[in-house]
Amino acid sequence: LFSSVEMAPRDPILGLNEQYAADTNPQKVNLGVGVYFDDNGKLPLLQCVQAAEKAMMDKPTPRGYLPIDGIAAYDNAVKALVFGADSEVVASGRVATVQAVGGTGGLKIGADFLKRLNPQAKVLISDPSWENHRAIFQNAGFEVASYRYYDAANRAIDFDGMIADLNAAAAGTVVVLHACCHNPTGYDISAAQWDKVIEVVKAKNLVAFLDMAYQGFGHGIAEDGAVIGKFIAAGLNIFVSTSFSKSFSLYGERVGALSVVATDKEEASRVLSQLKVVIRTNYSNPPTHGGAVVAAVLNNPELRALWEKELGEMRVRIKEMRQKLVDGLKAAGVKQDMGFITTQIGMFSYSGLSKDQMVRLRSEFGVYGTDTGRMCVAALNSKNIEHVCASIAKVVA
Ligand code: PLP
Ligand code: TYF
Repeated sequence: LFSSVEMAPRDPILGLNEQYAADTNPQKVNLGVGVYFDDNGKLPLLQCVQAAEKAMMDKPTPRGYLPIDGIAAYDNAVKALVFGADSEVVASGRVATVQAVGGTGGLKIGADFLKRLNPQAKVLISDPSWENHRAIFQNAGFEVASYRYYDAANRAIDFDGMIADLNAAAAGTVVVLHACCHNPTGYDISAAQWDKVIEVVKAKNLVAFLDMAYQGFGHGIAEDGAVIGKFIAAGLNIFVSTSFSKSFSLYGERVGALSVVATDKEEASRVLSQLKVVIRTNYSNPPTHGGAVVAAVLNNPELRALWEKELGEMRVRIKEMRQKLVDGLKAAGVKQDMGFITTQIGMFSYSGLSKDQMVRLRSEFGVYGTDTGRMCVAALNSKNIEHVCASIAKVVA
């Protein structure tokens, strides 16, 4: 039965984790996968999560099946977070939100629904993008191409190229956009540039699919979420996937969501019914724990304030590490100006290092980033930064 099964390529990012785990270098540093670690190099378990879990333990509940679209209090909390507590779209009932198995699950539900809705559509992702964007939409049956985004020569965004590519797309094309903290480059477009993107999406009848995997890691929860409001103000029907993996440090609980903004309440209820078909035929209904924790935090003013404080601390620490990286590289003798690292935002830095240099970083110094030169600055800390700076200085010399 399986004699003709070919070996599938491993995920380039998750594969690095295995290589890192097997490395015996005592100074090894994992800047590969996008995970936030605290200054002690530990994966945080947020206080707000612990408090919510303690309350749940004190009053244990049985674990029946959840509704297909998940915990209602969770879906409502996601709506308030993504669109604003007083937003017209939520109040009028024209948003369909479903709990999803991580942000990945949100993307997958959206992709499957879009394929049923418009099987001929093409999908555009940024060049470069999170590799799973391509894989998810291809596996849903779409042809996936890319729009220009990163300008390596100038260490900037090729915004003219991006707009030209969106302008050239056929009506109905699904455009996957990183709502904030672009993965992998760390370069976000400005508010004014978002306005231009929205203008083209509207004029060309494109379908915007906003991937919000890092809300709160850029400039703040509301600041990072503002882009969603711009699409709403333009009167567009949009898709938004949400991930709490990073913002709640709940990676393994797989907590996410998909929200679809319809034209009115009646349309939203038909959309919701179709999202439920997709979910039912994939995994029936979502798991309970992660969604219950996030709902408990978001719906309790005290815990919510604690979450915002803890998320703010993660955001600030990453920014400090960016500055320490720039300073440390200079002190280690790197001649070129690395100041661009502090203009990048979110968990990643596209370092501009070549594949050969990234391979040397790994094999000679135990410093793991992706072959594309991406480094997770959220994994730097006061103990490993010196080694990272010294190692980079040696490979760029
Ligand atoms: N989208 C982007 C851009 C990501 O970087 C990630 C990272 O994990 C995801 C989606 C998926 O998030 P999750 O782990 O919640 O599935
Ligand atoms: O880009 C990253 O590192 C994160 C984590 O298949 C990740 O988004 C990477 C690969 C993958 C799933 C999650």
